[in-house]
Amino acid sequence: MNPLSASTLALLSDTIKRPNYDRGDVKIGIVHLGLGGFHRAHQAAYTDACLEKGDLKWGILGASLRSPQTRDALAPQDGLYTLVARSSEVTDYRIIGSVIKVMVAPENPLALVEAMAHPDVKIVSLTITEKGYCIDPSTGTLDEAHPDIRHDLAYLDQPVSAPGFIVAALKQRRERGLKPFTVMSCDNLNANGEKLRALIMAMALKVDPVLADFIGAQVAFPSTMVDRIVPHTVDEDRAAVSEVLGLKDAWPIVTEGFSQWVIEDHFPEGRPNWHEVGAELVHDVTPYETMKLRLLNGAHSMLALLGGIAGHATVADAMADHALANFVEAFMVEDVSPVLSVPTGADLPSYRKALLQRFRNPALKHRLVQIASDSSQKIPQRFLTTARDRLSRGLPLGRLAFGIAAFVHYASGFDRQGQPIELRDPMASEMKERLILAGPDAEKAVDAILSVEKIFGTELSFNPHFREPVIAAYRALVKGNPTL
Ligand code: CS2
Repeated sequence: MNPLSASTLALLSDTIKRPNYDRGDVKIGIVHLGLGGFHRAHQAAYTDACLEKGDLKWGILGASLRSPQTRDALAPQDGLYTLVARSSEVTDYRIIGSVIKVMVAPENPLALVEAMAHPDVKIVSLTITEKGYCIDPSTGTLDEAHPDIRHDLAYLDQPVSAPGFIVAALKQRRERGLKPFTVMSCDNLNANGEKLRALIMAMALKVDPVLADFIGAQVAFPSTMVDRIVPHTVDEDRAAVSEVLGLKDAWPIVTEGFSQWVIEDHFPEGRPNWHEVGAELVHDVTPYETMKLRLLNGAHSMLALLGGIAGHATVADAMADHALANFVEAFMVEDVSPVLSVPTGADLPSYRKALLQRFRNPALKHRLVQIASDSSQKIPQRFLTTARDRLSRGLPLGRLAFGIAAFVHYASGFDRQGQPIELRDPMASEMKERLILAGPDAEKAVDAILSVEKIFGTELSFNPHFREPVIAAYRALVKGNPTL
């Protein structure tokens, strides 16, 4: 089978959408850090639609910060890939053309810094997942002890971290008298723009106070809320998509029909007309972000942790477990919603209903391990924000106690039947060791995890209204409480 590439596009059947613009004329206006499935299903698709409308200033250079896999798949395809949107009724195939160039940062860090310093580049965007920010999750500030940050402060001309690349490239631009680029985080963090600004400023201050002044005065860090469910691609997807195309696509992306992007409209150097292709440009993203993180991502983590230790494999499997599905629905209605400020005009019951429907989408195989991975980085903004709001209003912890207890259980690496479960988390070994030291006692096990300050901060583990319900929930989970 021929591979998908610019020269084989013409072989596709007419039913498959493909770029109608001349990719050879597209300039690179965006450098994107973290070229994973999410970016390719989301921002790259919106930007492709803008290129389709004729504004060719906004091609994307996508950089992987770690592994060469994406480049190895996409470079022979000229950056082209298939985006498959699947709902229970329809499957839509579209070839995305906005990724013009692909790089692997560790192979030549300087080349990426240079690319970011190019005068045509107006935006640097990021989907590097929570851990890529090198934040101390409990304080939301730069983790200066992080090995990548220490490395980058010592060798800024050869950065390894995303903040390091941004600081290095902004330094180049300032020294060359160029305008800076706008920095746009597209990760699931509260106030992602403001957080990233604080990290970059903290790092820049250590490099050169004049650079920090330049960044403080001239660089915009708009916040965004991004939403689309994107399961990791598996070989079955590759085979099915290649079959439909009649061409081999080494890395298609399979996603849902739904997509939402809310962006704070602050781009002094310009931006694609994303508002013409479905994105919402607003003054303040906060209420959208909070609603999405606490309801969608909160429910996702609840399903992944409780469903994972119950032995379920996918989100749809977990939703087919009635007790668990009811529990998650009640969590959204009774525990999260009462302490949530929502965007003006938002219809919370419909939003929740749509989420449950999206979770049930039978056409997606969204594995729970994908969502449970890096839970230590996700819990603070998905569970603990709601927990703190509830406790400060004198409300009980409610079902969050089970989510946190399930996190403690999951960190042991075993499910409720004693079967091993895959634990992918930067804090996995620290958490496992703590649990081994704690032994079988429920109270000690819970304390061993709640005392991890990088996740829980300092105050929650001492608060009896937090700690005691988590211990009770943990005991119930260990005993195999069937009511859940
Ligand atoms: C998920 C998210 O993997 C996870 O942690 O909760 O990736 C989720 O699918 C997206 O945020 C949906 O927009």
